[in-house]
Amino acid sequence: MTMEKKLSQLLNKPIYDCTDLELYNALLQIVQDMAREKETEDGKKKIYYISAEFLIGKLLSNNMINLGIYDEVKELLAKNGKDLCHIEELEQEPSLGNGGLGRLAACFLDSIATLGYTGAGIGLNYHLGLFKQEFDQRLQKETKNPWIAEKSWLTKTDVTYPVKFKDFTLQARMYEIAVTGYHNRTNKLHLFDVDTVDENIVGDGISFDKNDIAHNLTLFLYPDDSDEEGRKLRIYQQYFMVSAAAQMILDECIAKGSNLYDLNEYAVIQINDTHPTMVIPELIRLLVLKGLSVDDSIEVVKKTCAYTNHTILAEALEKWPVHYLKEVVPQLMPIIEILDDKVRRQYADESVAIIDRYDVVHMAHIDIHYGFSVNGVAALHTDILKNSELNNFYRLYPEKFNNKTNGITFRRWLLHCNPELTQAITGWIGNGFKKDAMELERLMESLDKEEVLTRLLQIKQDNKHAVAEYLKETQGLTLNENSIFDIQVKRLHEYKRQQMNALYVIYKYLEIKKGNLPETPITVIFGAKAAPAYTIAKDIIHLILCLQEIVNNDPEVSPYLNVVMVENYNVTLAEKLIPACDISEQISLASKEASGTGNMKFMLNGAVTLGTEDGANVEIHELVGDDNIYIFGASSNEVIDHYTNEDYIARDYYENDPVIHEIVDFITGPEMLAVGCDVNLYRLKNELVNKDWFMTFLDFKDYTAKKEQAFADYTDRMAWAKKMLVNISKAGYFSSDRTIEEYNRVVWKLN
Ligand code: 26Q
Repeated sequence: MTMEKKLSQLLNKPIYDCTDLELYNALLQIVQDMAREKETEDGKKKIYYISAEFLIGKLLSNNMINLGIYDEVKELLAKNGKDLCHIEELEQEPSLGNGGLGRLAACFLDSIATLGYTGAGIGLNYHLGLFKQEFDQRLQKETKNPWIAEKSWLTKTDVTYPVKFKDFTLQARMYEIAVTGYHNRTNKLHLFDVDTVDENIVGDGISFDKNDIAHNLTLFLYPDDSDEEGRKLRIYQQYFMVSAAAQMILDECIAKGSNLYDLNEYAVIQINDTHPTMVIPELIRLLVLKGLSVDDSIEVVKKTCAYTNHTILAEALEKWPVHYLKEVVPQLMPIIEILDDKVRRQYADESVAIIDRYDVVHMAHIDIHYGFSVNGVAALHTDILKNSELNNFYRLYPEKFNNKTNGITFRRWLLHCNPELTQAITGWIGNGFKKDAMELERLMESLDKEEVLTRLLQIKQDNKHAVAEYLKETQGLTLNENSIFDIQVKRLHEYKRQQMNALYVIYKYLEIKKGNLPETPITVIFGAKAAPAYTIAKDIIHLILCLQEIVNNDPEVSPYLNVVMVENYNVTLAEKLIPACDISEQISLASKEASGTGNMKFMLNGAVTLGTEDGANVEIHELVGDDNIYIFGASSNEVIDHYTNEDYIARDYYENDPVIHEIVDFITGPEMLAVGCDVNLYRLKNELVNKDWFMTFLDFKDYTAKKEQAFADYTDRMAWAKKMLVNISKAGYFSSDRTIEEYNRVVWKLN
């Protein structure tokens, strides 16, 4: 049946007579049916990707692209006076992740299905997701983010598993979302939930009774850096997720013929950071209940579980006090004690113990001792894990350590978000890059073709226009389409150094005031959520919002410089901003950003990176060469030395560098105090001058110099277009298809 027939049959009227909502609901159903037809029998061995977060983004267009019906549907709708973009607007974005780690999980699911592997994601169905960000008086306010509509991609199943906590048992009900592969099979994302969860217990903003577990368990996703109060709830969530996962995995393997001693021939479990670590003791517990000895159970689990580390920030490594675990899941503690005891018998080194002398359980240590693989997410990150952060473990198990440089799915981050560029590339090198991203290298042959370069510039201009329109309509923001779009979008964290970018804005503002005008106008665009309990991060947002007010309303400055902070940055906004970007800000303090994946998305869409030698920037730099990236700042070794020697003194920079002094004083100067809150601004200035743990001033001068260089280079449009083209050509390496193939070859070994 043709798509036209399918749609009008379902809707019982001609397409041109339908509302956008009717069309959305009909397409949802058609796509879901088509996806279901591509579900296939599981192969013997299956990859279970367990993650507390899956930041999947809207699914309608993505699924239509993967199923090969996108163009047909778009044209059909257009023919009937309907715009697919408007229909897409009706879809709520599932808010099931914080940032990089959750988005990575979503890209991986896409690639696993696209490569035809037997695999599934397992996570939680947070009803209100991560909080929604609103700006009120130039401060971040958090509100709930209900995303589950009456008709959605989520399907309820009849499958439930009991999950026992200390004083009560909850039923974990399985929901499913289809994961379509690009011209390939459909896999599943399993999200567990409790039937008793009650959205009505949420009061003002995002407040609710933290003790009412049966009603709150899957209400919210906790922000990274959560306050103490939220922590115990996270243990409930984590155990709920992994206990249901473990039961489901064992059921599936037994059904396929496993005798459980050979579990690793049927299942491989990838543990996405330490959030799902309790799956290890839980599996051991369940295997023992099924009659295996403790030692056999441990050996089986060891061959089945693999761990990915996403951070070296000490405060982000999960450690749970024994008394917490005893309160929530007492049945796991005897197992964790056995695991600790075995480690202590084997290794005298206290630093590799699972339960430390303060009775705190180190979750990552469980993964490393009782998994068969430990991987970092970029070459530099894995080196740092091996040589410093996890060196004590690396010396025990060198064979377990491996690198898997992150990747992104090109279906969403090129085909879907930048159709005009996709079409142009197809015209230049054919369709092959859609399946084999390395074919993008063939664009290098076009470096001297004027028509290619001009077209690239035109596409960028069109994308700027599109996002400007969108932001005008949805957020009331005005963007200068003829300016350089300099974009930093990512979670707000001091190590990512949005504050350094904000200091540059002050620098530039003062320069313009002094009459030093930039050749091309500049728009500095930010998008970032701060964890609700992260005070300084919220102060940085306040700083940026105040700067937006001052800069954009100053008639002397605003023709040359604008500041824009978008509200509630999410996947949907990323898809609009990234294709419009000229300069991609990747300015974390070297050694701190494990990988970054935004950096890859920007590069793929023809932005040039301004960045430190951190995370995957290092690999981007190697690929594009010195001329096609702006690298600045201290190296990771220098930074690590500063920490070791404790010799970075922020105040020395403030006192000895007059430029830094003037800029930092501006934070609490009269212009700022006229629009901002003095408590926040003084606190932030004080933090910068007296602490600055992430060494903003160390790199500031070099940052400013390189940024000025990039702005100057931008004026030579043809030379700039070449840089854009080199970045696009070399982005193939960062396809998550490559990453997943590496996981499979080295870690999962699916048959
Ligand atoms: C932990 C304890 C309590 C509450 C929350 C958390 C928590 C939640 C989320 C800790 C960390 C996260 C998320 C981390 C994350 O997104 N890391 C990023 O992972 C990306 C994918 O590998 C990398 O590219 C980024 O460099 C890394 O920062």
